[in-house]
Amino acid sequence: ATQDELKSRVAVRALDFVQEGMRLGLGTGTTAKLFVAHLAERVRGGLNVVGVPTSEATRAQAEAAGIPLTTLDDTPELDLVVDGADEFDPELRLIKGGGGALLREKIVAAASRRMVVITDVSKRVEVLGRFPLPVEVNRFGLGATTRQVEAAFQRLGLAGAVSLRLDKTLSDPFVTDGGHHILDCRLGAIPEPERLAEALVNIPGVVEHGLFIGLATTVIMADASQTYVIGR
Ligand code: DER
Repeated sequence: ATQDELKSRVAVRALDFVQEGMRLGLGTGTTAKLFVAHLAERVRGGLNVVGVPTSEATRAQAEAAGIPLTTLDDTPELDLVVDGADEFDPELRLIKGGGGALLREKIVAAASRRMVVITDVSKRVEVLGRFPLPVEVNRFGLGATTRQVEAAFQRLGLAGAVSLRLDKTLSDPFVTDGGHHILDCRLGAIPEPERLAEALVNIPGVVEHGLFIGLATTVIMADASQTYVIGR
């Protein structure tokens, strides 16, 4: 099975969690993009839902596809968010942010009663950290904040090669929807993600990080032969 077939399979399976009248968070990334496309087909078929996009890219896709949109200001409580992940562990802790949308994704996930993650077996790990951890930082004082982040890794006994994410032209730093930069931190393994999450959010200049702990309620994962639903 190709990657696209796996992604499409989990995207369609996630529709089983969508009910009439739901207030939805719409995720970001290549897998979430397929979910939004399949959701739009159901909307065209008469399904009534409203969506809060987790990125400008998802907003543009959802608008063009005719999914009614709202904002967290107007709709502060969501029933369900469907989103991708770069990595997940047996306790459904995630690393997200590969697509650069982690700030709005985490805000939307925290506002949602349930978070269904659509992913595939290649992202399953026993210990988080194989995927470089994205850390979203304010552009002001970027160098100082980077030093603080590296010091936090050292204090926690973590290896930590930090690199500033560049945009597609590879000449300028990537800028998020929120106007911030992203540090990609190659840690290898994060045995105590809660401790690292706590350390990172206490660094002035760190806006958010890609550790999603206690947010995912369900992971839908596919391999070549079947689709698994993990969690409730
Ligand atoms: O950037 C993100 O958080 C994306 O959701 C990412 O985690 C998954 O993107 P993918 O579906 O393209 O692998």
